[in-house]
Amino acid sequence: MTEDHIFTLTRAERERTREVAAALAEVEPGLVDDRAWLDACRDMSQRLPERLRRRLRAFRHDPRLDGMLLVRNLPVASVLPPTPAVAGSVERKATPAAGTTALVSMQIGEVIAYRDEKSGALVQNVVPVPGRETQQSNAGSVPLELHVENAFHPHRPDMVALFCVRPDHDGGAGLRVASVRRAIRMLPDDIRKVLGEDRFRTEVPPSFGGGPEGRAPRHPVLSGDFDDPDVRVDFHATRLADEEDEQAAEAMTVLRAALDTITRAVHLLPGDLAVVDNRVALHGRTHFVPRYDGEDRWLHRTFIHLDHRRSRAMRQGNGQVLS
Ligand SMILES: O=C(O)CCC(=O)C(=O)O
Ligand SMILES: [Fe+2]
Repeated sequence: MTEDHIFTLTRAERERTREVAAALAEVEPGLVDDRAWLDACRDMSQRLPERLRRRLRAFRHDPRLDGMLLVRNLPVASVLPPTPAVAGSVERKATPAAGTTALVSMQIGEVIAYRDEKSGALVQNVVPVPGRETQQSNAGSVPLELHVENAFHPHRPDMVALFCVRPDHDGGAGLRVASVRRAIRMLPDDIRKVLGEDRFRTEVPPSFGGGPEGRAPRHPVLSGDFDDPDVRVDFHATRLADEEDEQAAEAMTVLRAALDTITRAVHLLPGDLAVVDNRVALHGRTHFVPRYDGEDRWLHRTFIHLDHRRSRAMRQGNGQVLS
């Protein structure tokens, strides 16, 4: 596979970004979820290196075949606090790393969060949590199934950004990314047709008020253009709307097999920020072994909407948080 999903900052560009992030870290009140700080972040994102801004703009227009952009060589601090190891960990403080994540995200669109997830914080921590190893969530360390982020949600993120602050110990953790743009070529027309019908449901997690199984609305897995569709599926949470629907079951199996053959695993290094287009690509994670010694894998995550107005009815006071 080609490497045209990778964009590497030069040393000068990295230092420029470090300056912008440092200036943003000084903005009062130094809290990510504060409106004045976010206004400054949106504004200061215009000071990111021009070549990076151009690449982000191009990615927003067309996420290419991979549906992912991997920005490398962003600035990271030489000294870091221990990796948090608690469930629901978020980054409220406007550290340079949180700022860098928010700056890049705000240059793409609007950073958003959900009141019912990670307490509505805009920059969240993706860290392994003791006792949650086998959970299908970002706190786990068993393989995390390929998924569209918040596939159940009518206003799921358009993009997901993951910034690596600290890698895992053994270099085994891989962010898995699979684009439907690559997989579609392997799907026969009759399979695509079934995937394009309302024959699926995605469970709503209890934190979002999910009711008894089967109540979630029916939806298609593929929608839009027949040859370049959007995808909506979570291989852990999406079920057949009708359990007996053998054609739909077969279509899911074929889709999954196709995605498996084109999935990339990216081992994120400190200073790497992956932007996944959540409309055309799924993501997941390979298995890794946490040690809970303060040095575990640590990512900052943001969700991005490209059309903020569309979710206005769910955002109190025209803020960033959907409820
Ligand atoms: O840990 C990862 O690399 C990805 C986890 C994930 O799916 C997420 O945080 O949304
Ligand atoms: Fe995810």
